[in-house]
Amino acid sequence: MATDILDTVAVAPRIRQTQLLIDGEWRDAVSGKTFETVNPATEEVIANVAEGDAADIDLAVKAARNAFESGPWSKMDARDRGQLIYRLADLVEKNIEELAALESLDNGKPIRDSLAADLPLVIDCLRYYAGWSDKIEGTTIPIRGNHFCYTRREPLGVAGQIIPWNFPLLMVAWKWAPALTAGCTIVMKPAEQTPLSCLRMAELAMEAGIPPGVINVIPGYGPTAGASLVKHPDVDKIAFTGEDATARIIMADAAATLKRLTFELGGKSPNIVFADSDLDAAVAGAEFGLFFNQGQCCCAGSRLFVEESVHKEFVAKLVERAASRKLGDPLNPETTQGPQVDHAQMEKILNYIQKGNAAGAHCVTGGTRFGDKGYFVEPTIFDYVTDDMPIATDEIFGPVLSILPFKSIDEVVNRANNTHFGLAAAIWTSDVKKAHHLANRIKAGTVWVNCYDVFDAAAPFGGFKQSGIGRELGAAGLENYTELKTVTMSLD
Ligand code: TXE
Repeated sequence: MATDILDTVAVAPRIRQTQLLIDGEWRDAVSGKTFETVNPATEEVIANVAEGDAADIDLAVKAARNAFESGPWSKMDARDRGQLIYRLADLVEKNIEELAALESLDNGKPIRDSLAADLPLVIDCLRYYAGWSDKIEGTTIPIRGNHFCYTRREPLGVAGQIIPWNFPLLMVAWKWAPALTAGCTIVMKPAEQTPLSCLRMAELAMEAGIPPGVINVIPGYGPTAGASLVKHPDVDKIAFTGEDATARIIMADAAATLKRLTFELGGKSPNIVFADSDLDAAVAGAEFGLFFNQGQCCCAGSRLFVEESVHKEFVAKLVERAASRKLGDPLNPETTQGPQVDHAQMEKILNYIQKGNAAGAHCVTGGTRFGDKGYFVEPTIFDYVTDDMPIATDEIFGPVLSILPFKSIDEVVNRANNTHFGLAAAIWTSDVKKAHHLANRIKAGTVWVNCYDVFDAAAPFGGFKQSGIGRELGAAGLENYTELKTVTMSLD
């Protein structure tokens, strides 16, 4: 499927939807305002999209509340709810080429990645959770006395969902699928940089038969639409993926209504290569772990620890691979690296490259903007980075890799853990004991051994420390959308 299209697609898709979705209807914003969404490869405007703010959020929350309390969603048999989610997955699959092209157009990611990674993961996530819908069970509990005690897992209510731009459609799937399965209704605010694929997916959700008001989509900006959603008294929960600084604002804004919060935030993930690893596999894993998606991954392996005895050989191989990446039009199937999502992100990255140079790290490849049109940054590698340099401590969120040589296991564990982040880590070694030893000691929500970025809808994902609160995916991801109720009945 994915390879067929790689030979043919290079055509920008038609933009079908640019309005807000509230209660099953497509509408302009109450204010009548719109904002531009831009093609990051050409810097040209793709479309003007309705810009929601507090008034639209209020209408959307009312629709979601109504659909939750009295609409068919809450009364539907769980298995029937699951069928509608399966139907949405089928429609996404049917429209995979259009959705992948839309994603590449609005975000800048290479079409080969949208087709081979983003879209298949979206479909898988929907199907995985659809299968859960009639399996959300409680327990019976043997308490003292002549009582019958049991628990029910009930849907939490109206979920506010705020997502970023790095995996626009995949973030929709990670947020919608468990919420719908649990029986919640949704108000989603997609990122202002990438609203288009979410709106198209919402159209498909209507086509699948998901009732009006169950999914509402309000594109707009963070401090207006996003903050209104967080502060709204009739929203039960906020699920957010984005920057840790934004999560702090959301936490403060949510305090007045004590909303449930789940956060999936940033990282500075250590990727640790031992001399006893399959070096070529580790080189490929280091390249993929950082440069995939233009480095715009929360779990990017941006601190590459390499054991000193293989350091020189490793760096030479890695530089060769990085330098051979093909930058260009994301809709060209040959392209392996697209532009950064917007001008601000490109500037942020170039600024960090300057900081790396100023701090005395060795830039061994890249280091500049690529071309003068579009937000492209060359794949960049700094060697001999030390732990205190800004390029080793801060999330850059771009194609900039820091290499840090190390000598011993204890040393590398301590240095890997010396960060306020804790999202992911990887270990490359052929020694199983060493792998388990490190997997236990590294403080991160996900540890990959001899692989990187292996995602599955069934495997929980989320952060230790300031990389997040709660987990997405798997059974753990469902719990975020339920309340646990205990019922105790006297049998006397
Ligand atoms: O993130 P924001 P930005 C990191 C990455 C990147 C940096 C900035 O380091 O360089 O964050 O990116 C909405 N109330 N990540 O500015 O602002 C916003 O509209 C409610 C890591 O894009 O966190 C968007 O929908 N919502 C990350 C969403 O939050 C608000 C992915 C994310 O935007 C809001 C993206 C507010 N006050 C960036 N302010 C990851 N973990 O994968 C903004 N938003």
